[in-house]
Amino acid sequence: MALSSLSILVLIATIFLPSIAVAKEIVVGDDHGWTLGFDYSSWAADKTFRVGDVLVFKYAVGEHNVFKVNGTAFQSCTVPPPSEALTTGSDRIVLAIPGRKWYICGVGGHCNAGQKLVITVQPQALPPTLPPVPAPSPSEDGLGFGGWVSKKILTIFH
Ligand SMILES: [Cu+2]
Repeated sequence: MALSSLSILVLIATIFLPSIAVAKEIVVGDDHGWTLGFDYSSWAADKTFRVGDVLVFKYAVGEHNVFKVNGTAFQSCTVPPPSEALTTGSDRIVLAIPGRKWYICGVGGHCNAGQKLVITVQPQALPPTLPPVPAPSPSEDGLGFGGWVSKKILTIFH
């Protein structure tokens, strides 16, 4: 038996998985990474963050770091103790709980200079349950729009 049930499963998964909302990896600042002189509020404005997604902060080690803070510390740029810093230069944070999340850089005056990110994490998306988009319904005479137009033209020039 060449086609094992495993290959059938893989086939089914290949067909159906892309349509299910999967957790994604989001590089903060995209190609800019985690840096100074970048507007993270504009960057985050058009993005959706969901439970299960992973935030990745990319920067040169030693130049920046990442602290997860609360809203108050975010506003005032109050840097927590150094022991709480993420410093790998490629820090991955799994978004586990819905709600507002705040991140700042604790190096020098970077937070005050704008190196801070606030996002709102949405609950995990449910698999899509919407029915497929119905085909356009034909007009009452069954000719469809094109048929209707040619019929009208015929009527005009008749
Ligand atoms: Cu920094």
